[in-house]
Amino acid sequence: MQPMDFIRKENIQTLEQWIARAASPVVLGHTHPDGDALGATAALALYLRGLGKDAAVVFPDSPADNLRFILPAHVPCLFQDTDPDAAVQRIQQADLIFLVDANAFSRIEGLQDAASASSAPKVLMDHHLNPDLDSFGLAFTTPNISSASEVVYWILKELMEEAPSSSMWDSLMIGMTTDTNNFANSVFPSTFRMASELIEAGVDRDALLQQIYWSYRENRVRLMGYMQSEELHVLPNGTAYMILTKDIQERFDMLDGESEGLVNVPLAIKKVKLSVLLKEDDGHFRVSARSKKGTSAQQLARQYFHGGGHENAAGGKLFIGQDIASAQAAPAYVEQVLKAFLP
Ligand SMILES: [Mn+2]
Repeated sequence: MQPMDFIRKENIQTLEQWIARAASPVVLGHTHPDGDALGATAALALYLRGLGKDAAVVFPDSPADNLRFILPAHVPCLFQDTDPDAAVQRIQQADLIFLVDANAFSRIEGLQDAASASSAPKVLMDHHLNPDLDSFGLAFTTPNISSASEVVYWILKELMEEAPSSSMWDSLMIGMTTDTNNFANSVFPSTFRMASELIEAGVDRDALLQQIYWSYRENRVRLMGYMQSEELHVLPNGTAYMILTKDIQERFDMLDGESEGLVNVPLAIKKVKLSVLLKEDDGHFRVSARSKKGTSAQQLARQYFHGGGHENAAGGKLFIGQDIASAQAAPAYVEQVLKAFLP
């Protein structure tokens, strides 16, 4: 099979040379790492370690507890929130830098300066719009693909002669599955090809689904129910929003990651074209937006929430004391924004 369009042969050759020369590459992923960021970075690090490289994964912050299983125990992983000096030093020591599942170093926030300042060759592997190509010597990126995990999969297929270890394939299957919301969005013909090949290679998809979707605590299911019955606001213009305040998070003893997927739920309503979830954090709300085809969640995130992302799945922030006077002002602000966005 021909390599995918965004994988140029000469770029693969350059990548091979850079990898051959590197001794301690580092793979960077974005803040609040999701399944795709974790799966894609883990697989790439596993590949590099398989070549005998001292590869490590570095993130600005730790993953949610329910996603930690995606990072294999034998891959060194550093998180700036728990180990700031070591995380920065590891980047400074790197002789090859990968950024995966993010379109710019700004997405790694506190690690941005260390990565940008490094003279090591830099490689981007991503699927977001508007990649910051100037910051990378090599870029493998296209928005016409399911996930960064799929990007990494097709690149690894070019790089490898032998079938790789199954934990690498597991990581990529998890990343692709979570980023497509289990084949509900951003699915391309190549995505099904990847899935077929991985299942043929022995990936146990049922076992992975069990770990991803059927391993939550009871609290999480009750929280989802409460939010849908008590906190869901559907506006006449076909938009919906929910605000997950600190008070609610405490009441359900919510852990990081347990509101994953909640923002998608209102899209089940026929007339809802755009769904927004605000989750209160220190000094700001984390904003997630999801839309149906024809409505741009990305535009909403960019225009009103200092963010961006994909056309139908985007995110941003709403700063308390800056965008709004107090946390209590959030509902009125969101309603006003949603009415202005879809008059
Ligand atoms: Mn992704």
